[in-house]
Amino acid sequence: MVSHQIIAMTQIIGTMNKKESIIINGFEHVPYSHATYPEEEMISRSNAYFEWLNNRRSVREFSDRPVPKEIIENLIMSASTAPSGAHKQPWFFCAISNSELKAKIREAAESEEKIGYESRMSERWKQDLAHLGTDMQKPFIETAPWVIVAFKKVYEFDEDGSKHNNYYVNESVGIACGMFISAVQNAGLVTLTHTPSPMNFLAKVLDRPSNERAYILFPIGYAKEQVFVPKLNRKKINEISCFFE
Ligand code: IYR
Repeated sequence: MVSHQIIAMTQIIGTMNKKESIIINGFEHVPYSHATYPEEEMISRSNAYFEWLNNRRSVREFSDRPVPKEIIENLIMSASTAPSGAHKQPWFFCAISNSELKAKIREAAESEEKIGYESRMSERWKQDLAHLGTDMQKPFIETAPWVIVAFKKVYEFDEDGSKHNNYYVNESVGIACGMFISAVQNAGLVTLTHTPSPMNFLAKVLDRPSNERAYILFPIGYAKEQVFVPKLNRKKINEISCFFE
């Protein structure tokens, strides 16, 4: 499109002086403005946000106290605000509260984990996990009121049934899952990133199409009344970053 066409279309969509939208490559772009704050306030907000996130812990023992579906929907919608390659939003979330289905998933996860702990995982790997106290038992899959399985959509189907790949799928779904975890924390709930390996059984149990691969399983709920988590230290700023000023 040539520039006079862009301007003409802008004038059609826009009002007299204030542009409501512009056209780029034939696509509408709308005005955007974001909240900003005085520097002092940004410092205190960024610090408060860090401290709030720093309180998050992965929890392995859940209460069976129910959680309303509306909260889970909000968590999924929060995750789905993530940026993604070409804005393809290559994710799908299955939210399970059905007890029989959770039992089925637990059974399948534990049988994969049994093979994992008994033969797939190296001794070094098991040593590295020892401080977390994990094992092949995954009762949280049944205890937590909700299990959310995040799937990545490796490709999409065109109308004629042919396939086209999505872009930066792992990055996109990884970011969405990070935002999901943060939304869980914000709601006042806890979760755990569980990745029984291999995870193919989840697509089968949940009857998902061939373009989806299970990415992370999240049990969601309240922590059990008295819960212990491993005493961990997080890396310091100079261990995880360097600055070029
Ligand atoms: N998937 C197994 C093992 C496991 C692996 C890693 I790396 C962890 O950080 C935690 C667990 C399990 O869920 O027990």
